[in-house]
Amino acid sequence: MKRILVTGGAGFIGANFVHYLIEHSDAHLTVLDSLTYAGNLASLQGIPGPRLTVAIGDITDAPLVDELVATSDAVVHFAAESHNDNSLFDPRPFLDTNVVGTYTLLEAVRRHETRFHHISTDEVYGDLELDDPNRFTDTTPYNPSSPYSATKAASDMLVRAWVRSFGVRATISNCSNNYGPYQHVEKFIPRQITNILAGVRPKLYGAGANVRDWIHVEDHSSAVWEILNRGTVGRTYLIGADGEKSNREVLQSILGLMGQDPEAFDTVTDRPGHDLRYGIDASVLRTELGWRPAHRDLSAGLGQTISWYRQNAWWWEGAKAGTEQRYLLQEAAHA
Ligand code: NAD
Ligand code: TDX
Repeated sequence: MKRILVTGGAGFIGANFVHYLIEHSDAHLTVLDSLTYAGNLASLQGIPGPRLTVAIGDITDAPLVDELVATSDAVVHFAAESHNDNSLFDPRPFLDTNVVGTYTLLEAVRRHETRFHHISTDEVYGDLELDDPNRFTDTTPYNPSSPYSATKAASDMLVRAWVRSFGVRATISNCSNNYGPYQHVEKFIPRQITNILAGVRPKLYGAGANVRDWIHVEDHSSAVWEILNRGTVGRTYLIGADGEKSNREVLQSILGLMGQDPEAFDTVTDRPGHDLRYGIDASVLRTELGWRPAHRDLSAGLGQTISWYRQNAWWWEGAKAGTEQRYLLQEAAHA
């Protein structure tokens, strides 16, 4: 695979994937990104010019998508509206990008017979009880809770239909919660780190008992690269690194690592419809493709992430005030 089109490559996971492939492949990468509030070209700084082309445009723009797919050997599709809280406030962009955008890409890869990898989320499976001994597998029924996860579930279904009906050579991966550098300050971990750095108390939704299954973004990248190269077309792979922790535990680790009192946070109104627990069984990926996560210690990974936000305030400071303003507006709308 010499030429790879990365949609959403200026976002958190897409940009990390681009950095990963620069180091671990000799592919030429083309990023297609419309630079929404979540896209930031600064996340691609330092990448050697000859290895990267950036196309600023929308994945719903069929002629543009067709032109870029025509000159690519594979497409890795990260572009999405990705934040649950925003989807509760204004769902429409989620339908346009996540559903119509994925459809637009599928039609182009169908025409050009291009290998396609679709990036999705564990949220399509709904949530688990805290004491459920089972975790999500590729046979767990879809049961999405939020407008965001419903549109991701819809996009997964489109990919499956295009594989079966039109023979598109696609794989899907459903990954758990990512953390690491270049994550937007609206998301839980960077929001709390940057709040503490700015002297503001972190905000925990409800009692903080909700559990997320954390994976370092670099491990997500290595898994996707394995699937793209060695995965079976038509299959769905679940990606996770056995990182289940309650939000309260994660927040208290962050406070501890940043030298703060572990009780120095505010509890705020809970997210409507808030999923209780996600948990991924990634044994297929481990046994079939031999994949292993490199980051197995969440506390060490959080420490590195805190250092990154400390050292790269230039990257996130510009988005912080507007993000917190949006949270205030959302809280008022839900009150
Ligand atoms: P992000 O919000 O940080 O980045 C999304 C990127 O897509 C941005 O650069 C944005 O500008 C771009 N984009 C949005 N709409 C577009 C459009 N219409 N046309 C072109 N570009 C557009 O998201 P992320 O956290 O990096 O997530 C990337 C993918 O991974 C998403 O598909 C998401 O569902 C999935 N995912 C995320 C997580 C997580 O923990 N963040 C976990 C599992 C799966
Ligand atoms: O300020 C906060 N306080 C808080 O307690 C925020 C922003 C979040 N939370 C809670 C809500 C969740 O239980 O933290 C948890 C994580 O929240 P998010 O970072 O918003 O992630 P989540 O809703 O779990 O979804 C993420 O993982 C799956 C990504 O945003 C999705 O794109 C991905 O599909």
